[in-house]
Amino acid sequence: MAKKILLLNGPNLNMLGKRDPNLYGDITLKDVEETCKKLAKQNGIQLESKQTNYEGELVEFIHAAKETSEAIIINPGAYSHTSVAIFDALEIFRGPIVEVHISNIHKRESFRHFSYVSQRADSVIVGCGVQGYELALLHLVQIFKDT
Ligand code: CA2
Repeated sequence: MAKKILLLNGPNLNMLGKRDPNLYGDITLKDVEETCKKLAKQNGIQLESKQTNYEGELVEFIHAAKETSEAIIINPGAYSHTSVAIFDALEIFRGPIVEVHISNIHKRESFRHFSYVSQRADSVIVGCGVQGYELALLHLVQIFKDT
């Protein structure tokens, strides 16, 4: 059975490629999801992608992943810096979690320097642009090969 990875994106990431290209680039979230799905398929992995602007919905997607997915790639957007609820939901999930930030959050405003999600994530990729999602996926592919 192919392993399954859930790719989760939080608030405002549906605007990728549509606004602020200097900060977040000009590639849309749909492009990112399609690229990651292709890359996953090439590596014998099934990738499911979801985006929501709502904190509670992110929590519910993470709960559901407990039954459906072996690993999570998550860009929680601004909730990274504020959400104990998302941290708690991720604590319940047993598999590897990779947190991705398109921008280098450490080079930005100080309120972005702390991430609740990083307190649970096994790996964190920041500042690599949207390529960070592919790097996260390849990292999980390697983890699956090694275990
Ligand atoms: O760098 C990242 O990936 C962030 O998670 C993006 C969040 C921000 O609040 C985090 O601090 C860092 C914001 C996502 C906003 O996405 C947009 C994309 C295009 C245009 C406007 C917003």
